[in-house]
Amino acid sequence: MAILANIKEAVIKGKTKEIGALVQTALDEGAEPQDIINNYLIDAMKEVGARFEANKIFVPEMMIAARTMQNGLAVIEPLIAEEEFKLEKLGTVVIGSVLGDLHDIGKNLVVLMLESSGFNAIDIGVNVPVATFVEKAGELGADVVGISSLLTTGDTNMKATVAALKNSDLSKKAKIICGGAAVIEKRALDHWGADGYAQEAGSAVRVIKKLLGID
Ligand code: B1M
Repeated sequence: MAILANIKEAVIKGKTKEIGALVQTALDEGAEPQDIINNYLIDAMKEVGARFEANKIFVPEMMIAARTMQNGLAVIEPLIAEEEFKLEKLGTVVIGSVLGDLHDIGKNLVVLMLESSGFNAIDIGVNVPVATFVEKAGELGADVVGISSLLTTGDTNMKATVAALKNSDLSKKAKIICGGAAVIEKRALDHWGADGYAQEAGSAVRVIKKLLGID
């Protein structure tokens, strides 16, 4: 389907206004929502990352590409959310990006994947202070707390957040999962004491189910 390649290109080029119509046309032509997300929107951001690393584009272009991807996702989200109604809630996952980290595209995808898999996923935003993780997780009755990190400089705050959650009353109930491109599994599990680690959105759902003893 030619339109799918146009979707990828539109994200890379930062066509914030055109992306919605392109995604809608692809859906109208029968494209699968998950296929658009996994193989075109995410793929486009990988390309954007590669161009950024190669100094071919800079922060402003990267931000516009990110906004374009979000606009594309916004068209798909209601469709996935509809599916949610057919599923029994499997548990409450409270998730945010660690203190100092403003990246949210990956976290939003994890939320989307969790919601579409039947979880009550509550997004508490980006740059979330350690105390807010503890407060919100308690207030919202979290079964699982998810902490996302895209910056290696976020390690200290990841460690502090896991420690604060472990030292709170929540530790009796809530499991902690760390994830995101900057997180190293061994560090998360062995050094910080998280209960789970996931590298990407798909495995986040699988790991959370395992933590909660759901098949
Ligand atoms: Co920034 N950035 N960025 N950035 N950015 C990265 C992450 C970077 C790798 C680019 C690079 O240098 N190659 C680099 C980090 C290097 C490092 O620490 N190792 C970087 C940097 C340095 C920065 C700034 C410091 C740049 C600057 O200002 N000089 C700055 C920091 C701002 C801050 O957070 N305080 C910055 C800013 C930005 C923008 C604002 C411009 C924008 C973010 C917009 C937004 O999120 N709303 C941005 C972007 C877009 C990127 C790249 C290009 C793309 C990230 C992305 O959205 N990927 C990224 C380079 C790259 O990834 N190649 C880069 C697509 C997304 C679907 O993937 O986020 O990895 P990802 O999410 C995956 C998994 O990680 C996982 O699931 C998702 C889907 O599979 N996952 C979880 C995520 N959270 C999870 C939680 C889980 C489980 C899995 O459980 C709880």
